[in-house]
Amino acid sequence: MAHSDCPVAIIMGSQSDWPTMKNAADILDTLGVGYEAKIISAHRTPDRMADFAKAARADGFKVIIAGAGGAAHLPGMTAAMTSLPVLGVPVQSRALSGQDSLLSIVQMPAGIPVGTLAIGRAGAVNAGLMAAAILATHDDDLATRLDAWRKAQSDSIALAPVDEEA
Ligand code: RP5
Repeated sequence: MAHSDCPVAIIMGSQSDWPTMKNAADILDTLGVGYEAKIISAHRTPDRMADFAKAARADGFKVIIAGAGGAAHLPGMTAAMTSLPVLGVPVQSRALSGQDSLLSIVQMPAGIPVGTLAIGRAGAVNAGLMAAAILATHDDDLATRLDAWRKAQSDSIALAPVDEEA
């Protein structure tokens, strides 16, 4: 059960997805956005997925970040059962380097959208940032924190490149 200070659900198909999906959790921690993280597999725990997705809005979630790898049906099937925004993170698979995950998540039929991010860490970080941006449309304090984070990122980028250690 979510509550008002925990607007984001981070769901993932397996424990093995957590090293990737933790990057979304970390950015939400940095921005002061509450979340719950859960293992929910479209294939291994379909009833858990349906129960979560159907109750997600009533439970108080505002945005769902869903990460999965391989035949990555979790984001799309979750989106089929809730009209909350679902952000999909393709986890980098061993067999096909996440190309399978990406295509499984991004190629949704018209009518059921999943906002699909990049494969792996970049996608998880950006899913966290995108979730914060969505919530910031109705939260000025969060918008200020998000803008400050982006400015700090810009300020951290050196103008001139340097030689790196081999
Ligand atoms: C997917 O299968 C999960 O999202 C994970 O990325 C992939 C492999 O799962 P494990 O076999 O590592 O549990 O459902």
